[in-house]
Amino acid sequence: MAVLDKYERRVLISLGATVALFIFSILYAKGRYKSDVPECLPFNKAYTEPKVNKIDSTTYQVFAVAQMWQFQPAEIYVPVGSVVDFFLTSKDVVHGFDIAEKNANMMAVYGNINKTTVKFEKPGVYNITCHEYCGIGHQNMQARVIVNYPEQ
Ligand SMILES: [Cu+2]
Repeated sequence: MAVLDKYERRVLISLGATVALFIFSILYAKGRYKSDVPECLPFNKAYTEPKVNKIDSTTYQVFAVAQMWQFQPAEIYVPVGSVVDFFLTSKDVVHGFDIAEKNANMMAVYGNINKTTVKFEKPGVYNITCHEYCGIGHQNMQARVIVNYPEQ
C-alpha cells in the first residue's frame, strides 16, 4: 500500500499553503490596490498603429506602441474620471510600460498585445516609463498621461 512519507506530506502541505498564499496575494492586490491583472490578447495588426480612441466622454482606448526609444502616442490627454484601456505592443525589442502611481505594469513584446485598464480619478501628469532595459536610449524612454478637468 502506498503511504506518504511524513516529510513528503510536509512538503506537499507547505507547497499547497504557498500556492494558496500566492493566489490570495494576487486577489488581495486586485481588490485593495485596484490593480488590474494584465491580459494577453491575440495579435492584430490594428493595434500596431498608435492612437487614442474616445469611446465616450470618460472611456478611452489607447493603442500604445513602444519602440527604441519612445512610446507613441507620447502625450495622452484624458479628462478626470476617465477609464482608459491600454493596448500595448512593441515594434522591436522587449520594452516595459509602467505607470508607477497607478500600479500599471506591463511588458511590450513584438507580436503580442497586452492590455490593462486604468482609472484616472485625480488630475495630474502620470509618467509612463520603460522599466525594461532596451538599449542605449532606454533612460529617455517616457510618455505621459495628462489628466485634466474637462473644458466647460
Ligand atoms: Cu524601452
